[in-house]
Amino acid sequence: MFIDEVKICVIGGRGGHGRVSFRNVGKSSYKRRPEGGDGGWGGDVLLEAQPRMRTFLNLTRQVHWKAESGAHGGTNSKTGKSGKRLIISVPVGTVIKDLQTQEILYDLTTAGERVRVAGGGLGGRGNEAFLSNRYKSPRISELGEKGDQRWLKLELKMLADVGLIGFPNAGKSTLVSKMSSARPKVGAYPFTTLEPSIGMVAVGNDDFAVVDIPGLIEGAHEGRGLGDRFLKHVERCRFLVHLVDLGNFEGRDPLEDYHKINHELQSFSSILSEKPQLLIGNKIDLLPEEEVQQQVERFADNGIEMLPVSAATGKGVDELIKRCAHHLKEFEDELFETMPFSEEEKVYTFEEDPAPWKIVVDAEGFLVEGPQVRRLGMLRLNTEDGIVYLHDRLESLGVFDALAESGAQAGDTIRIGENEFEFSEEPSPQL
Ligand SMILES: Nc1nc2c(ncn2[C@@H]2O[C@H](COP(=O)(O)OP(=O)(O)OP(=O)(O)O)[C@@H](O)[C@H]2O)c(=O)[nH]1
Ligand SMILES: [Mg+2]
Repeated sequence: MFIDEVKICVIGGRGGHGRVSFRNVGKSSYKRRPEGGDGGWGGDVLLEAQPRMRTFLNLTRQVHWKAESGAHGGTNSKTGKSGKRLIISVPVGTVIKDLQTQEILYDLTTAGERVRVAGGGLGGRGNEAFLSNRYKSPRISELGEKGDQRWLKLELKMLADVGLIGFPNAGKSTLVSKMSSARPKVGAYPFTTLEPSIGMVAVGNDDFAVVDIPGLIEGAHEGRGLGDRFLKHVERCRFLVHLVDLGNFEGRDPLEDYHKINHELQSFSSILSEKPQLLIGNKIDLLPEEEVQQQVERFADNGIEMLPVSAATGKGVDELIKRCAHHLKEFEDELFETMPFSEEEKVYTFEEDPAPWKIVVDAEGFLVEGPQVRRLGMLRLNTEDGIVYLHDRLESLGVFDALAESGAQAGDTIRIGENEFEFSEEPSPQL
């Protein structure tokens, strides 16, 4: 089975809660020092591009992927352990989209490249962090923040394994339809195929992708017949199956054709000239056995191995598939050993709103959000101290005034993070 698209939900780990704890100072039990530790951070969720992976099969067994939560803060100023991050392996060539907006968030193109798709929540601060002149024995702490939750659509931009190249009419499309379940258009005339198309070939439990490329012509490397575009495509294949037409009796010579196409590859780029190739002599059903043998020998005399097949009858196609699978394994190991691993961890972040905080009015009431109020959304409101602290902070940021200006009335619901409270119009203390 070939899966080129999958939907997943990624969830960062929740931060650990901050702790409220006190220690007696000296002998007297009147003096107490806050000593509650902070919670640990929640783990992030990352996607990592793995060169050995070809499909999203490993992602189909579950939909929700959640990183570990942070541990709660301890007594004696102990910070909780951070949650482990969750690294999800995906194939190189994975395009990450926002499921709802379909917006492309990131494109994983290099092996080893990682991208953070959901951040873990902040650890809540313990009461030690709130010690100040105003709060000498604070019963104030924060809950761990929830991690980001995000629905993603992953798409595999196919980097085909095997690219089929050759002159127009050599039988590439016919061969693809013999090798795979793909059914590209076949025509008894050149330039039947106008766009590259992909077929998946199943070999036992493995599969590989073969791409049917429109026919190349002389001057392709300079853009003749859109050749440069197609050659760019060929550059991304792991190896090439080169087709020559043995059944062409219109004065064409297969050996010459072979050199001409290779000349185009060489003129285009060193990537292409170094790409491993397997040569196929196609349409052997059109000539007698001895002539096929003669052609094989002629190529062999020039130091070129040629595998005779008939895309039409299927003769030699199984052998071809076997060879492709074998070479891919061989090249894969090589690729894996030599492929430079990206050390750099790229972190995708959504565009941050420049406002330190702002008020959003929605159907449920008033939402206050932004980096400056982020931690207020984590504040535990189960103590008098906590409520006073929240009030002080909102007051000094000017949030109450702004709420009133946005039309908030007494009794309206105000949300900050996971906290909810009612707006009250009691006048703020004036100095
Ligand atoms: N007799 C015979 N005809 C073949 C064989 N393979 C392909 N053909 C015929 O050759 C013609 C061209 O085949 P295509 O598969 O369209 O060739 P192509 O290389 O994809 O051509 P372009 O898309 O134009 O580059 C068609 O008429 C096919 O039926 C074969 O093995 N034997
Ligand atoms: Mg074709």
